[in-house]
Amino acid sequence: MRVVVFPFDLFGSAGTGAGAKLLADTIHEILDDTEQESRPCRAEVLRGQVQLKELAFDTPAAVAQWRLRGRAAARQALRWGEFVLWLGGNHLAVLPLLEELAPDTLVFQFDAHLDVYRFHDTIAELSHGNYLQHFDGPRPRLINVGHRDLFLTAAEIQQTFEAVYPAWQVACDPQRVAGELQAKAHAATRVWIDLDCDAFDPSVMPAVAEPLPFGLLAPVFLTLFEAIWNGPVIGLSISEFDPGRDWRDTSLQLLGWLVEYTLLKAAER
Ligand SMILES: [Mn+2]
Repeated sequence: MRVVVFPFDLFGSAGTGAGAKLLADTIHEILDDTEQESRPCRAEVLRGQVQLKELAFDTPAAVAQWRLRGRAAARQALRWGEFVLWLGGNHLAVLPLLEELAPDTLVFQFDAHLDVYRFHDTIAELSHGNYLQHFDGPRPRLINVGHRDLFLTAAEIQQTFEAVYPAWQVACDPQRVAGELQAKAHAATRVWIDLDCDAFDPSVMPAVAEPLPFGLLAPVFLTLFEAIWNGPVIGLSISEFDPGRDWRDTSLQLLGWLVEYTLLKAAER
């Protein structure tokens, strides 16, 4: 498995780079603990199987090349055909990875927002709120899960998203949504899961810059995640985790568990 740590957090949600690094620390801890464990344990499947690549943005040159470096790192990670975990800073940090996915990849994007905003005061340049309109080349197929957007029109949404499952639909009938996601994932050539942490409800994920109420609770997220996992999932990206806003490590614990759970599931396939 390939883990890429890409703590880029410019143009929105400054502080999320620290979140990517903290999740990388969590993975190091999981691997170190496994290494030291002398009794049989489930995590043995991870031994020698996880390669971490950690990028830094601590020089002007590294920042200036962020998108090229991201694409190169994504290309490198994807070429082995192994499961890829991409730990991004803000959601924009996932763009180079999405650009490297084959256009027939179906991306299930868990996000409170539909990142195609063009408000009267939104800058036209690339930002973490509009980057889905800034793909360099063809875009993979996109399905949003869990948004709470109250601004965009259906016509605008359809220009970017093949389907959307807003939080109110999930709340009314999670089993129906899970069934549809499973069918779509199953029919896809390959599947990517993209988690913007603000898809979760702020009560279980306080560590985000733009919390929106009525988000996904952890058990419902797991229901939908499991449904999608029935498809050919090639990777998971996580972004927008800002540990400076966390409360008693609530968000860190949730994400740490999810990361370990995902790595184990991927290793056991
Ligand atoms: Mn978001």
